Amino acid sequence: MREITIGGAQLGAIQKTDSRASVVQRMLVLLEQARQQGCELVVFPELALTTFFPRWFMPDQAEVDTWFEAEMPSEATRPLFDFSREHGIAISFGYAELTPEGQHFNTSIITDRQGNIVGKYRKVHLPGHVEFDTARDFQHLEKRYFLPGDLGFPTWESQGAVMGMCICNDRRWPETYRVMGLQGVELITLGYNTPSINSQKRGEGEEHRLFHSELCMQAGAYQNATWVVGVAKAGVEDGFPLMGGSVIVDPNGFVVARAQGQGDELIVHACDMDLCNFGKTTIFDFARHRRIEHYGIITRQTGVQRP
Ligand code: CDT
Repeated sequence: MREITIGGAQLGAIQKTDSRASVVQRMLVLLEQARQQGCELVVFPELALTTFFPRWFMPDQAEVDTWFEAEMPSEATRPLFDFSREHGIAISFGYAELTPEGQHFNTSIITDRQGNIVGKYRKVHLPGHVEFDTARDFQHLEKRYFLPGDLGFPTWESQGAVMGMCICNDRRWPETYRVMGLQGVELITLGYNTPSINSQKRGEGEEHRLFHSELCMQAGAYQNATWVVGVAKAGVEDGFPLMGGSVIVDPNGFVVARAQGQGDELIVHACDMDLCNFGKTTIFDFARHRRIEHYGIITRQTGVQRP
């Protein structure tokens, strides 16, 4: 048995005016709950430190940059790393990263149980658009504010397990899971900010969106025999609703923990990494069963070409 007790630390709404320091205080409250419940790893959402700012059109790059972190840890986030070190709890969270070269990424980091950053991932599948779109009920400007991630889908050995990360929209793409599956991933952590309604399709509401979210994570977990921990930023941010639905999914694709509300909420499960072994050595033993001679089109071609 290789058990890691994992906390999914869902965050409720963060308003535009909320400071980083106030969000970090909320994260520390969740970390303390996680400590009391024996967690060894706590996963927070995408862009955990701020409101989901890509819903706002900002022509001024100086204003855009105020949502980004030029260093990690920073003065504001150091208490999280101190907590990690003091209590032996690894943490993972997403933030907007501004590199020394001036590049902007939607990034996630994971630490070991001593608060050292051991993994970094930059979001590959950026949804949305670049310019203000009058046809939408609200904006989703990730393609304007971020570059596509340049690190691929790396994995790391940590806490005796192979871990990887992805971010929000990445969870909808089977390639995300398979690229990590091919590296033997046993735990994928991911955070998301998913609007409860579709800005381009009135009538597509929260139930529909929660279904798609779980469908993807359950399929990714099962088809790659890996744990998946998906954590939402939820609630109504400055009038715009984000769905909750944080889940921990086991390597058979079953949801073993699920958040009930749309506020700050911790879900916990003792995740045995050895539960991955059966799937990885039988139906999803990639070395024996994959037929890569038929998969070339996946990397040769991006869009659809009809016969
Ligand atoms: N943050 C993020 O990636 N959200 C997307 C919304 C898609 S609609 C433009 C998601 O896939 O949940």
